[in-house]
Amino acid sequence: MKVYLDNNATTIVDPYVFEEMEPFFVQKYGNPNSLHGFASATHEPLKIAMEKIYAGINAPKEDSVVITSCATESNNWVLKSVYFEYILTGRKNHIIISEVEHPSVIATAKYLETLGCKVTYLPINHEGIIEARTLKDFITNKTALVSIMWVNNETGALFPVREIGDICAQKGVLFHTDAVQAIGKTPVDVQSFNVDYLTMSAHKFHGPKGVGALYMKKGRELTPLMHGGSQMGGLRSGTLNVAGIVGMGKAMEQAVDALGFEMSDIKDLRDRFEDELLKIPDTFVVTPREKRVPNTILISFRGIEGEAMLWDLNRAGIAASTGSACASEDLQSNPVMEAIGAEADLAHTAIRFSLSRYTTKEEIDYTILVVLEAVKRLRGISSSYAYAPEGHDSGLTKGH
Ligand code: C6P
Repeated sequence: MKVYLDNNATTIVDPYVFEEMEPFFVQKYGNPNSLHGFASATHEPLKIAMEKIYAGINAPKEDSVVITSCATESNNWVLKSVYFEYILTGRKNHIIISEVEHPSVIATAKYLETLGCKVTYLPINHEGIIEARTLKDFITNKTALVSIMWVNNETGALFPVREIGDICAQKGVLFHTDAVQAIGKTPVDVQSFNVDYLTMSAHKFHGPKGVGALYMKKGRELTPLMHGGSQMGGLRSGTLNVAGIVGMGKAMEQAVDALGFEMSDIKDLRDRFEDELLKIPDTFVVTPREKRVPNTILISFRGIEGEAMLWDLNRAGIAASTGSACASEDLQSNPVMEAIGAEADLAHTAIRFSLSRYTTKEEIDYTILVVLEAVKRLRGISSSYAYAPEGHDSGLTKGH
């Protein structure tokens, strides 16, 4: 059996999404900016797709949703343009992010530090969550931007974006949220909270890879990162990825339709899976379930290196991860585990299982059996587990 439980890394393209994209490769392949029928054949589908993306996050018409190539581009755009507009000009000198943002935010912030920008890395608490009240202490009159993700990609933890948005609005600071892991897993409505910029990526909600978006509130339009032609109102130049945009629109529509199912049925499946995993002695989960999106589990099996567990799972046809796919080759311990101050031997044992609306009960039953076997085998040969102190308290949510 093949089981895909790495949906926070990427998702299968929904067959209806694929079907809608297909004509734009070999039939309607015109450049939308050209002046002929091949071009105009793309106009209505593009308009419909953009309407679906706006509707999916409840963005009003006067705000901008600009299509990019991925969330990494959207995140780079916000931080670098804020640097150009506010910091390079000397008006401000400071941005605030969390210490567990995706590398596309952290690496950009670190780069901006080399250019003289001051960066505060907000800590997470023992549950892997940012506490909004801590933000107040760090905002100064030189702070240009707060960039905090809506949902953490490693743990699935929901961050308090409403409170953070309110604090930023009160203090007159721009607020960006990376909502890549939120779309399709929790309601995202840009009109119901204070947000200036919001990042999305289609391949995280059963759309195609290579297409993302950046939402910008009216009046907050950023200077372009990509200069060139007049596409996207001149905000993001480059020939439009027609098939990608059509796919993203359909995927957004499907994600919104399936949200209820995700928040009930997939949550139940995830919870049952987690209950079974936590029956294994010396297993730990960082963030409590009610503070997480419905599809994610980051779990540690004491004494078992994450990579060793992945090896056993992969041999049995199961795809999971030790955390963010971008960092999977460096064999570092999981950054969230490090940030919560987990003991060194636990920090290397984290495994991320991320479900989707395509995950079935049979797949989860099979995975439970494979994990039980893997734990038995790997702990049997683990020197660190043999010497683990009996009943040692890790401070995390614990199995029996
Ligand atoms: N996270 C993961 O395994 P792109 O690939 O640029 O569309 O998405 C980047 C990105 C940005 N923000 C968050 C919160 C993300 O989770 C990701 C992608 C994957 O967790 C791959 S590293």
